Amino acid sequence: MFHKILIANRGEIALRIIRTCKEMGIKTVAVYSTADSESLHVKLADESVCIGPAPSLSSYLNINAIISAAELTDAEAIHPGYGFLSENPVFAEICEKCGITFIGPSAESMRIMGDKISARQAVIKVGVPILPGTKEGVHDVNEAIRVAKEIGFPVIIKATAGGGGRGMKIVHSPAALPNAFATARAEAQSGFGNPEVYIERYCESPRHVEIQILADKHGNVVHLGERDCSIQRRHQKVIEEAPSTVTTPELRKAMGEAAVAAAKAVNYSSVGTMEFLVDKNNNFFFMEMNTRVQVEHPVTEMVTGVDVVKEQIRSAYGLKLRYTQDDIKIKGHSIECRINAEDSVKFTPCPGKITDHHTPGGLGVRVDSFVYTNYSVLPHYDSLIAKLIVHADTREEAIKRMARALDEYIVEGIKTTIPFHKRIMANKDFIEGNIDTGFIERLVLE
Ligand code: MV4
Repeated sequence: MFHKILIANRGEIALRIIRTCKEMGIKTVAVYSTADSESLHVKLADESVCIGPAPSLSSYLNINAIISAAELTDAEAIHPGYGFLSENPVFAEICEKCGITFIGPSAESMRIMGDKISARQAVIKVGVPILPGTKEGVHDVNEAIRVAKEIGFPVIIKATAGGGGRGMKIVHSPAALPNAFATARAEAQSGFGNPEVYIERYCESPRHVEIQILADKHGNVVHLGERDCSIQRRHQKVIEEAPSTVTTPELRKAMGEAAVAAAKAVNYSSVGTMEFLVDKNNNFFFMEMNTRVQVEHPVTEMVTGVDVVKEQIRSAYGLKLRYTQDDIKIKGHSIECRINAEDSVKFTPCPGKITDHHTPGGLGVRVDSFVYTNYSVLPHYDSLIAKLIVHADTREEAIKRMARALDEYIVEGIKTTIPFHKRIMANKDFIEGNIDTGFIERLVLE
């Protein structure tokens, strides 16, 4: 196994990775910006290296500084976490050229899945269902109108280089197309450096259901069931759970098999997630693949007992998967609430000093965080300060456990989204499992 891993990230995910490394007997190197010198990931790692000033471009996205830190400390591998450099194929290539293992998929798999058109083309070949849409980029407005009429309105315009919902345009009529098409291309250019867009049928009020997969470098792939991430606000997930209230064992098997086939289609190794939309009739459609460990991976760990980060490190080292599909059993129900340093009504960031802090505990409660009393939440980075995760035998009990844990949680000095989560746990539609991607918008309007 690796002797030493450098973690090219910060915050709760850096701690999450350090914890698994410790359990595996692997030494850890933290990297940090000057603003993060008091951060827990720096204190908990065996070694640490300052890689630059606070702005991410100068530190957590600074490839030269990170590679130098790995060379200086003799780290054999780099774990990128999520965000920052985690889905950057150029970074993966540079690591490999320097003789450092990138803990993630190959640059090639990342490139195919990073381009939404090539991802669609790759998965269609192996029979994975997708929404009707264009097989190539759409380059002029007349072509856009022609294909949209063929697909049928409403349609959605998406950036080929996009993802995560940014820069999408929903179009209800041919008259609205020219404007939406031009705006989508301009936004794709400014947001992703590539103006190319494609067009798909728009699916109304879907569920966002994703399948976690594990893949080794020997062609073996298993899935760990689904997560329902329908509770989102402006494409930021707020609450995730496993299993989904819409999945039957049959649907899970079909989606799981589709996810495994899609992974095999791009020779995928490492952990990853296939994102699907599920419509009102329980039809599912592949949307995109996330080629990294995700924020919400703990709910899958809670219901399967599999340490996703441990399997990711083992896979990167070249070990064979130690699970077959039959070994994977879904037990009970898990919910995660993302606790952000934000105003819980306006959702504006709220950095500042935490003057008092107490985390909940007890049976079936997990807190993945990095903050403590007197820690100052920084304005330079995203506002996630903690993930509160519960596990229980049933969904009903998991909701009650989450409500109880939220009541115990004390964060003084800054505003957080804890009050918003308390509202959701008491919401009738949430309790009954009547959720889709429009849930929060309806709740905020109430
Ligand atoms: C869609 C869709 C409906 N129809 N595609 C958002 C995240 C990205 N991975 C894909 N997303 C969507 N793609 C088709 N063809 C709905 C979403 C979607 C969404 C759209 C508008 C507002 C909120 C949303 C939340 C989740 C998913």
